[in-house]
Amino acid sequence: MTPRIVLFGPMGIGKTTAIRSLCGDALSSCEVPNLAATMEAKPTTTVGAEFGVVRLPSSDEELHVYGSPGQDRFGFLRRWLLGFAAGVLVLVDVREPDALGHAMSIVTQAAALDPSPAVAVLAARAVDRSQLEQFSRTLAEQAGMAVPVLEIDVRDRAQMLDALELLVAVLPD
Ligand SMILES: Nc1nc2c(ncn2[C@@H]2O[C@H](COP(=O)(O)OP(=O)(O)O)[C@@H](O)[C@H]2O)c(=O)[nH]1
Ligand SMILES: [Mg+2]
Repeated sequence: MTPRIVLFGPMGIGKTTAIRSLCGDALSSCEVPNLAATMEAKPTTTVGAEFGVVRLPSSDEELHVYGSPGQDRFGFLRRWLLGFAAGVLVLVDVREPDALGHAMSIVTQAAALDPSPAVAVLAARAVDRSQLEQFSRTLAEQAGMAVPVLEIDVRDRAQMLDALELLVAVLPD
């Protein structure tokens, strides 16, 4: 079966952008006008799950990539997506105080599943090295296991492909 990779993260972090970087226009999008635009300065937001197909250049392996909706009321959809994920990318802005909470929430839910999907965290906004290292350390301590944290620009296709390659390398059998 084609491995399914699911992107999580708060609204506006760049999940849709990441899938667009990977899949271009070959993406089933669920963008609608953002009615919470006063809270989050974004003209559109995602309802439902986005989906795209990616072929990894190194191995020619095909992946199915899903973007989860970030809004609170879509918790049921996020749990469903997590339930069938082989691998998970959690996008966070490490400078935000709730970044650790976001990452830990997904790491904990993933660890409770059998088999557990592989999880990597993407630091999706520029952050200084010491803050990134501090974040990685605290995450590993709280999770009780090593969780890869990569700083990448999700707008850059090559960087997104690198992140997927890393994740695929640690997928459960
Ligand atoms: N300044 C800045 N903007 C970014 C960066 N990465 C993504 N973005 C922008 O942040 C927005 C993210 O929106 P979107 O992908 O719809 O977020 P989603 O709600 O997670 O799907 C887009 O306008 C991106 O161009 C970054 O590293 N720096
Ligand atoms: Mg989106």
